Amino acid sequence: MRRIAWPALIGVLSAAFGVALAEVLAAATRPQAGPLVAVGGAVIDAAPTPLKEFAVRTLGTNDKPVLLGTIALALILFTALVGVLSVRHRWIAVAGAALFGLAGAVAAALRPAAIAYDVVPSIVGAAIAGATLLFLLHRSYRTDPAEPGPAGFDRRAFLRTAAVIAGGAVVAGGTSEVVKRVRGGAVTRSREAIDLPVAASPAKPLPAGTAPGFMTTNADFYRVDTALTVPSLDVDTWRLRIHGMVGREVELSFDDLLKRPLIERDITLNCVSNEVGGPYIGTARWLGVPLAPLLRELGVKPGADQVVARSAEGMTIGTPVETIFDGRDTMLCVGMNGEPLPLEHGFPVRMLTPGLYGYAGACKWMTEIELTTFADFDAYWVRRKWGARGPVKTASRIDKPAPFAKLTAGRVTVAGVAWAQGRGIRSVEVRVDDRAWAKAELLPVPSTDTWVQWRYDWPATAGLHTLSVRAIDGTGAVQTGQRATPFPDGATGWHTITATVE
Ligand SMILES: Nc1nc2c(c(=O)[nH]1)N[C@H]1C(S)=C(S)[C@@H](COP(=O)(O)O)O[C@H]1N2
Ligand SMILES: [Mo]
Repeated sequence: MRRIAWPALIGVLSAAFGVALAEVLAAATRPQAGPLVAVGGAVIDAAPTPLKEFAVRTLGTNDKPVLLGTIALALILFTALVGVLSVRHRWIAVAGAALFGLAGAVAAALRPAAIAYDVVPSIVGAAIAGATLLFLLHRSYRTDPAEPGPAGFDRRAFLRTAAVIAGGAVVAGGTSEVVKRVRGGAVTRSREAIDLPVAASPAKPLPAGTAPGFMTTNADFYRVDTALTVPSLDVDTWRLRIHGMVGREVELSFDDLLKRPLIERDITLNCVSNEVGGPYIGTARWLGVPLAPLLRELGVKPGADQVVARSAEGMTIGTPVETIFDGRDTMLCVGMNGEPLPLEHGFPVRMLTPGLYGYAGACKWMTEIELTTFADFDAYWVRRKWGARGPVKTASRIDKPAPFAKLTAGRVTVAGVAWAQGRGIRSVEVRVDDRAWAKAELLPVPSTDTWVQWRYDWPATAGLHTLSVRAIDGTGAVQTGQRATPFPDGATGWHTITATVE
């Protein structure tokens, strides 16, 4: 056991030291070049669609810590093995470190927004890990030149050197965290210093009679993205480049955007990955620059049917050009619920296209808009076989009572939301067991771009009951009861819960 445990520890310790130093270097220069997030990002991008769907469904926002934990575990196993094998064959230490550095460097170099420098932290870290491993082995094993293989493990020598290296790894890891915090803090402060202008076209006050929960607070707003660390962009150097099939290309600063007339709208945003009855939906008051007048000024060349938004960390989201010019409030958002965009929701600027799922119209941390065609370019999710256009499907959800609730007989208020952004909701119906569909009461809404709150008074009788909900959209189309998975273009089916009445 000791013949394995000590060298395994030597392997892991050397790697931890190398990775920690690579992370410090990255944190101080290009945080996205850190080997852990680079490898994590590469794994996310390479993961097959069903696995991604499974992760979002079962882990929600915990998918990222779970992924990083899994990568850490794989690293520990690999480096422990390298440590054990290197006792007899020192070339394995060198090869192991090289492989280790190569994995980080390749992952970093293949990130969509990579620059050549991004391989450096991984290579430096691997070189340090390899050298540390050789040094620790040299210190810990007295090799008798007459005999091949290890001749005695010197525990005291090992412990003395290992303590120093472990200390170094902890200090380096801590330093990289501090550097990240300081950098993030600067961005947070610059965000807090932003004084958003008043909209030229403000949102109307919410109509009287909406129930609590109509608006989603920024803290409660769902978050779905592929970013392992929240991009923190410096608003002073941020630029939006608009190019491709336009009459005139431009580069706009954040101030350029704020100088334009802004609109403010209440809009519901939801994720295509949301299951029937799922939580990935929210409504906020968004402030932004309407995209149609801006693109009209630049001129859109005939034939361009896709707007591709690119983000700082390399996401691409393709939106049909027609959804910018058909009268809806497609915008470049700078504000959310009266504040500058939160970092997690795309600071400083994100797109929002009412009526499209987020993956098709709501690029966060955006830095680029390219006018192109669907024939010429497949955006990130389209390459992964999701629908290219992403219109929101009519859907509804029961929020109260909770599934499997225990209720007392009498009048029970059943309540929830329904949505069909752009088309609006004409009516919502509730079905108890196998009785006829009954009309729910609809609460007022500011526009067809938000969800609608509904309520139904249910005279509940003792027994086990099944409640279902369905919506009829503004065109009169009834929400389908046909079950479909979120992949490839949004879930369908009626949300159904059961409740016990006593
Ligand atoms: N840069 C970037 N933008 C993105 C994504 C992403 O992964 N990266 N995910 C999209 C998806 S799938 C959705 S549903 C919305 C979610 O926006 P939110 O996190 O602000 O709720 O952002 C969209 N914009
Ligand atoms: Mo999404």
